Amino acid sequence: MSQPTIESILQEERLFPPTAEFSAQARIKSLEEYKSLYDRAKADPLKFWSELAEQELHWFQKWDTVLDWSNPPFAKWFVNGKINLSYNCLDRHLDSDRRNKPAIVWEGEPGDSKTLTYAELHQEVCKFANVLKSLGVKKGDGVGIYMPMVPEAAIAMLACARIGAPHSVVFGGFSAEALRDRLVDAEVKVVVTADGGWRKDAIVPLKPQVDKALAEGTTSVEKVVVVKRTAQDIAMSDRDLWWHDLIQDASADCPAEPMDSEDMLFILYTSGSTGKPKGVVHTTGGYNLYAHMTAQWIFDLQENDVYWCTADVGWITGHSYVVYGPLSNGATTVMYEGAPRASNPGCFWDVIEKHKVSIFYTAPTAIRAFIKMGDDHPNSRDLSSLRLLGTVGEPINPEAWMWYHTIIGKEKCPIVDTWWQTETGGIMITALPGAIPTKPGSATLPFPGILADIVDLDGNSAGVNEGGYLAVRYPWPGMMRTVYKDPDRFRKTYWEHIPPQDGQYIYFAGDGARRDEDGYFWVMGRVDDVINVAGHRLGTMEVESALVSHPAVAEAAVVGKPDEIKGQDIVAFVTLEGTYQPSEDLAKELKKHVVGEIGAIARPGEIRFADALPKTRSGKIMRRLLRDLAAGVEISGDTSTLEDRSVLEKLREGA
Ligand code: 6R9
Repeated sequence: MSQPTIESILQEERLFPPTAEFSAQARIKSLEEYKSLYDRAKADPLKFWSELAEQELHWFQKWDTVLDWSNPPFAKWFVNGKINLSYNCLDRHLDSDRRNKPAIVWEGEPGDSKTLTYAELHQEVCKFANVLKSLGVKKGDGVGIYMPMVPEAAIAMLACARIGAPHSVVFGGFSAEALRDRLVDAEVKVVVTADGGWRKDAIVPLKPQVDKALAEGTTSVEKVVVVKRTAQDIAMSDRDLWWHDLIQDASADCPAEPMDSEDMLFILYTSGSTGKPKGVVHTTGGYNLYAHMTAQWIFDLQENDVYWCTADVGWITGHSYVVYGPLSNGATTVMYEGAPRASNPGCFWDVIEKHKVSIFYTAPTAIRAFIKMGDDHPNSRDLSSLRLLGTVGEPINPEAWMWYHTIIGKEKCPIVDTWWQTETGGIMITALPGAIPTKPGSATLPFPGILADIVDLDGNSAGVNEGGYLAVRYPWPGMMRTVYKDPDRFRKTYWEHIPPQDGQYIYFAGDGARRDEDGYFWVMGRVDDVINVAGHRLGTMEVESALVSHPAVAEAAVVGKPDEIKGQDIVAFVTLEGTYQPSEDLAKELKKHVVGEIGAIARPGEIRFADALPKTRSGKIMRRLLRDLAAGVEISGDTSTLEDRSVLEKLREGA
């Protein structure tokens, strides 16, 4: 390879095949079956996707071309097909027993709960779709959704999809300023919000933030619809309308609008380390198929499953795997308003016990938070309904994986570690749980139809265990179509880091990774998280995993700091398990531990103890802020996605 590669140092040899019972009942039952699917898809991707689109989804009108890739990197899938995502999620389930099956099972943080059957959800969605129409929302008009995790969030999304109004969901934890930027960029006509939501035992005000966002300057927003959730006092102006008033007189008759496959379904903003957030655009037909198939095969959805993905609808995971993927498959999807919190350290396990959750999908950050709270909480709940576990969002440290496997999965549930991005629309690299043996910390193999690879910046494939850039060599139906109003940025960010050769475009994901001798992918984190110590390019994730494997360490984040001799030196920010106290001795011991686990090259120059690490609101550690802290420079770049500002202040004081 012509560029320096990323060196991989994590040694993980354990292999966990699915149990025979699991495989026997699974949709995809063996490694052979996966391989034959994969090979079939690779040999003729268009045939593979079009057969599935025909079998699995309802179309008002069939497409005439499966993929138009004549103007790369701008893809069109199922050209001239007519489809409606809300129809596929609702109407088509109403003629069978699914009519009375729970579609959404919702748990509020204070302990209230509610179930909506498919028939009920259909009715609510139709009513709200008519409400939107009555407010002047037409096909193509943008709708902003700024909500807590309540059923109305999903209802609003599905109502938008029903009438062809692209939604732009903004996570309820974002500030007024971040909200305003997104509403303005997406040219939103109506905002759907709530008075507030419950998070960590307190009310998070939402409507007041909308007011703030709309106070300065003009926007395209004409009306704000408000769900009453927390019932605190809020100001209502002429612009503002209560959801419950509007819904009262709304008709429940609202046929789904036949949408073009390539009509915009939603915009979802994602921020990088530089520049303003990118409006990632997804369209209707391809996204529907991709969310549907990945949810079905990866979560092995069966008629009686109770499926729970803990993500907020403000993230792509909430779009594809709380709402659209499971509902398109006619599954029961659990929505939970609460977050892991010290005041209720058993909250997730209570939800699993109460609703007999069989499939559970969460993030490494949540797993690590629960590890810190102790095993007694999960151990004192009945988790026997679980049959499958999943993780997403970050590389999972083998230590956390083993805890998830033993304490939550009782050593019988497969774990699907799912690698993907807002941009990819759905899961790209993952185990299929009945078929692919897992290794702690590896996302394993690509989904059928996904030509994932590890490459250098010339697009050459890396060798076995050689580090490089995670890339995809062929379009897939769920891929983003563009950056909203900025096609150049789309091209530059994702398709030109690796210059196209002979018209071959390669998708650049921005993650570092390697592939082992079994072809398993090991994602090492974002490329800009890479550290270069004395000419060795190290992924932060592996050093962090070594630290987390020490009993004293709860979480670790590792960054590089400029060093005259080595180029960069490793600084590790560490939070400790309950009973441990920071000390010089412990710092020494941890350094020694890393050397023992990985080797002298990875020895941290500095260990900094912290109460908490700075994270995005979706739970990813923001290493670039730590990098500035470690280097002793002013923090630069966008901090709007930071979950808790005080964490940063504390780290600064401690420095
Ligand atoms: C779905 C989601 C995307 C970035 C991605 C990568 C990291 C996600 C991962 C993972 C290792 C996994 N990531 N899943 N890294 N293993 N299983 O998280 O989307 O918010 O857009 O983030 O998250 O770095 O590039 P998004």
